[in-house]
Amino acid sequence: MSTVREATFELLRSHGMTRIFGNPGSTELPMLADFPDDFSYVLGLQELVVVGMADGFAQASGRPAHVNLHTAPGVGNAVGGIFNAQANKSPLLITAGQQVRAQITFEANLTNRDAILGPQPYVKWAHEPPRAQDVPQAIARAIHHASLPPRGPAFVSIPMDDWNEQADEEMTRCALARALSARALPDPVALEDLAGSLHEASNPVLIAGPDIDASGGWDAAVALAEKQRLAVWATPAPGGGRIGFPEGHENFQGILPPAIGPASETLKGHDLVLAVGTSVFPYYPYIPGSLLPEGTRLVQITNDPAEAARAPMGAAIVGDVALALERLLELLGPSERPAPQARPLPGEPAASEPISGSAAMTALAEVWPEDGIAVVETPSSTVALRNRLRLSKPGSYFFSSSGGLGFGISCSVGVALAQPERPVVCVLGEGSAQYGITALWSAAAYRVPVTFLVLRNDEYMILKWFAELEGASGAPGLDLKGLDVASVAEAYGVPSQEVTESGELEEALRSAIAVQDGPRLVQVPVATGMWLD
Ligand SMILES: Cc1ncc(C[n+]2csc(CCOP(=O)(O)OP(=O)(O)O)c2C)c(N)n1
Repeated sequence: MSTVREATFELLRSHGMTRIFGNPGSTELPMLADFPDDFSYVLGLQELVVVGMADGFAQASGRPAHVNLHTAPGVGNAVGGIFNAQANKSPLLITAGQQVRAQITFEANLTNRDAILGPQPYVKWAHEPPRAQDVPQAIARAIHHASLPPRGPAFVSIPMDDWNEQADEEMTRCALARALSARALPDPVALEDLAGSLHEASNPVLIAGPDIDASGGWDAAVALAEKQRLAVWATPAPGGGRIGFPEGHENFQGILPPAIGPASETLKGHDLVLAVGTSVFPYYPYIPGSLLPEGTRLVQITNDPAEAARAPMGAAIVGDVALALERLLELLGPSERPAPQARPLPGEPAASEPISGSAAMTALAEVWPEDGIAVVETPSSTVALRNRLRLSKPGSYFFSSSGGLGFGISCSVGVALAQPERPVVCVLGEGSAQYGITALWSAAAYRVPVTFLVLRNDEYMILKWFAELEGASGAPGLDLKGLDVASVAEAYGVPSQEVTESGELEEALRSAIAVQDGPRLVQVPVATGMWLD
């Protein structure tokens, strides 16, 4: 006979989920007691960063990750991270402690009242098992919900007295034996029709989204673009949590503008738009216009029925993105269309003091390591980073698809834990860094070798830019005088330095990236401005 705790750990083991990202409270201690030797616990000092670390780990490993939270206040703190994880389609099992069953009805202290409402609507499934014996089965179900497409977080609230109860042997045995597969090939007829349309189109274009990378469809996307001579744009940056196509490839044209009118303008001259592994489209801000140029057709391929349903225009094919691309490759021969023109290389950034965001990104590009991974939360320099790094390997870019800040530092820790062989560089605005700043402690405590690059412009630059765009002048709260992230990072145990000019920045980054046994932080003051080249 095993206890609910023993049965649950056996189940987690069978899914290869032996790492728990958490922040503990009294309601979680019965679960964590007698912690098995083959499990590890990654402590985050606040729940938003606990979820962010697990999100990075899940995305970079391609496997579900386990988050453990402290009853209602822990779940409350985590909600911003859960919102991000849902947008990132990150498969997370989220468990949270709860009062003992005998004290829930009269709401003793720390009762998570209406526990399943807390993380809604940002989870795929939320549950509090009716009996202690149902806990392992509920956790199994949450793992399956999280892992089935579209992937995302699933939540189980567990009363703290459940862990030492006897498990239901039959239910546990059956739960352990289950395996689910959900890589669904889209409708073969729809794919044949699409192949026919691609063959006949005079100037088709591919819009590459994050699920090309997440689904393992990278090579197929490249092969299809080459075979069919497709010009390729990345889906608009706000929703591009991962890059779906090598940005140094000669077919690659750039990032589609993130607003309706300008995106449609950019697509002029293309008779067929193939949007793969993306929502259509992650627009922000609102600049109205026609959704597509006159006479242009759009076909979306997505693993998410909701993403297909909510697209404002075009046809959609739902199924596994990689399988769809591979099937299109089989159906189509090489095209005789002229190959797309390669876009020009970016010029030297203008010299200034302090340096520009583009100059900082040029310095980073100079020292970029062969297998580097960029985790990005630097709003006014994201486009410059994309343009100058031109990342061209799969699994090399992570960004919060939801726009919620507090993602960068924690995600980079999770990514580096999942990919210990690859150097990880996390590029941050000094404002963005504050939302998840405590993850610096986890990076230092677990000696995770992330290089943090902080661009310090003493302001929320992108909000000033939006204020202009929205005609909203005179808003308060957009200046950040005296915010020294390097000093804060030192206090969390991360060796840090500030540099001022490009040569120094290159040198500091080169040596920080070479460090293997823990994080380093480099801060550089940058000029005010939106850095779009
Ligand atoms: C959780 C959360 N709170 C607030 C915002 C709004 N917001 C978007 S960008 C931004 C400023 C970021 O400042 P910084 O990181 O310094 O970058 P900069 O724009 O100066 O490059 C803010 C506050 C958000 N996206 N998410």
